[in-house]
Amino acid sequence: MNKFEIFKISVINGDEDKAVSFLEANYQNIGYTELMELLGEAMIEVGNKYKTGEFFIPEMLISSQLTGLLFELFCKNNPDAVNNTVIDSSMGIIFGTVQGDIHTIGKDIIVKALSCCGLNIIDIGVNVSYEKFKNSIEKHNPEIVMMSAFTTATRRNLEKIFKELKNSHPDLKIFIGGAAVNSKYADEIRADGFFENIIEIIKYLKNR
Ligand code: B12
Repeated sequence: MNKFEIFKISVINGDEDKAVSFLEANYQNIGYTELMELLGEAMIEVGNKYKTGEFFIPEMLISSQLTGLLFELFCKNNPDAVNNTVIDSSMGIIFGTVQGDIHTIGKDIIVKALSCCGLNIIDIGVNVSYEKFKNSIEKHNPEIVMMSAFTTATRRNLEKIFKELKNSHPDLKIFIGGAAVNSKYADEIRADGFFENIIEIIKYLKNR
C-alpha cells in the first residue's frame, strides 16, 4: 500500500493525528487536485461504509470535519499549489441547502474545497428559502447558484425554488446535487448541471 493510500485510510477512519502529520510532511509532494481526489474518494468510501452499516453518523461527521481541516491546512500552507489550480476564480457562486433540509456535510465539503481554490463561494447555509436565495443573488450577483436536497420531501422544495429562481433570474446557472437528486431528475427539471461529488465539480470548473 502506498503512502497516499495510507493517508486516505487515516481520513476514512477519522484519525486526525495521522492524517495531519502526513499532510504536514508532504505539502510539497502533493498537488491540490491530487489532495482533492484523495479526500473526495475517502468521503465516498465513508458514505459507502455508512450505507453498509459499518459506520454510523458520528464516524461520518468526524471524517467530514477532518476533511475540512485538511483542506484548510493545505491551502494555508501551500498557497502556490492552490494558485496553480486552473479555475477561473472570477466567477461568483452561492451555495445553499434548500428549505426544510438541514444536511450540511456535503455542502460544507464543497464550499471549503472551492474556497481553497480561491473561488468566491458564498455559503448561505441550510434550510434556505426562495426569498433568502433571491436576496443573496441580488446582493452578490453570482454566475452560479448551487443547491442541494437530501430527502424526497425537500426535493419538492428544491424544484419549487429552482423554478421560481429561473423565472426571476433566467440567465442564472443553477446546479443541483445531494442524495435526493440525480442526473435524470436534473434533466427533467432542466437544471444547468448535476454533479455526483466534489471531484466532478472541480473537473467541470477546471475545463469550462
Ligand atoms: C448524515 C445524515 C444525516 C445527518 C445530517 C448531519 C449534518 N450535519 O449534515 C442527520 C442525522 C441530521 C440527518 C437527518 C435526517 N436525515 Co439524513 N442522512 C445523512 C446521510 C447518512 C449522509 C449524508 C452525508 O453527509 N453524506 C456525506 C457527504 C460528503 O456526501 P453528500 O452529502 O452526498 O454530498 C456530496 C454529493 O452529494 C455532492 N453534493 C451535495 N450537494 C451538492 C450540491 C451541488 C450543487 C452539487 C453539484 C453537488 C452536491 O457533493 C458532496 C461532496 O462530495 C444520508 C445518507 C446518504 N447516503 O446520503 C442520510 C439521508 C439523506 N437522510 C435521510 C433522512 C430520511 C433524514 C431524516 C428525515 C431522518 C429523520 N427521520 O429525522 C432527517 C432529515 C432532517 C432534515 N429535515 O433535513 C434519507 C433521505 C431519504 C429520502 N429519500 O428521503 C437519507 C438518504 C438516508 C436514508 N437512506 O434513508 N441525516
